[in-house]
Amino acid sequence: MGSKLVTIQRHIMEQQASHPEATGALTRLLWDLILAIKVINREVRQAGLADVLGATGAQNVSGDRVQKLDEFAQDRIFKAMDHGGHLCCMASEERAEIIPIPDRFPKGKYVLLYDPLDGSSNIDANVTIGTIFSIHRKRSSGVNGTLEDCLQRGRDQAAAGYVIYGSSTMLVYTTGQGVHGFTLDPTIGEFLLSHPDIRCPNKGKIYSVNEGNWNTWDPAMRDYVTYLKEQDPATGRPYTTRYIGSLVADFHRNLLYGGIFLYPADCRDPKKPKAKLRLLYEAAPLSMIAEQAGGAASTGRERILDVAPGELHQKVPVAIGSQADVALYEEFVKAGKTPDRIRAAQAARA
Ligand code: P6P
Repeated sequence: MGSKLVTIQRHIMEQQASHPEATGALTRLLWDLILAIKVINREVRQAGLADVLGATGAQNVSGDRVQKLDEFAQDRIFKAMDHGGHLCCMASEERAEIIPIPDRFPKGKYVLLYDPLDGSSNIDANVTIGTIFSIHRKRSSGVNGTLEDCLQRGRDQAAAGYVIYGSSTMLVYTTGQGVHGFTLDPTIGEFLLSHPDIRCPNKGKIYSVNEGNWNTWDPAMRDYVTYLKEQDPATGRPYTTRYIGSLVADFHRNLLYGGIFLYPADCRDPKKPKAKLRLLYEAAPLSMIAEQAGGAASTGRERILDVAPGELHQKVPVAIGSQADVALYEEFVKAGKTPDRIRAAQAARA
């Protein structure tokens, strides 16, 4: 007989129990979000059949071609979250400005930032995609949320999580008490605890990066990837490369198996490095998950959770996953090349 069935709703309630001061608002907020996720999951699973494929022709604030499922997911989350009375405002990859709570609805003390459907360029090829969310506490005075409430450091998040629409649909979340994964049982429509207390292996054997960007990398990144392809002293074998091109899928694999995912900035103009991944609703929530699971997340020069956001759709370079792998990458960035200690070890082995 398998272990007891724990639904995500029950798990969230149990997490709340360890916070006597909790009012239950965060719990109810997460429950509302889970409902939206179930509806998005149904649509994603039927995408090939429901003629929802293909793009709307519009572009989002980051210039990505907007897919119909993106808009559907955006709409589902907004409509599920706008009236519960737990939020003071929202922000989404799909909207240029912060999203106010309609006047007719009560306001709450939390902020929801989200990427409704990440990896959407993969939708038509039926490749795994995901939803990412970040929850902050309201900081500003007054009832309505402001941009200030959205522009908070990742280390101050109240909760973070993602959904991966893969071979099964999983929801992984943290409220700062570890990382827990739930798999959707479509026969009963419930997310059941399948991965309690996820721990990211301290060191992995997988690196995940788009090597097509080689010519945009700085020397440190090139030296680092070259090093990973050589004999790994710890195992005598080079790293394996895996790249799905869907952030949630690449992150989730490394979280469970160990390894590092990298999306460094385009450094062809060293004075104006250009990052791709968004801080508030991609890098920061995944970084909270990574650290809560014993992993790490860095821009290469600083902890992602310490980055002070300056604008809603700010982008950051990302190196995230196993703690030892991220630390080694930071050593390469700090040295601007292969660190001398590694050069010396390579020379000794030659
Ligand atoms: P590239 C998807 O569009 C996305 O935002 C992330 O999900 C993914 O990690 C990244 O872009 C892939 O970017 O340049 O390798 O196609």
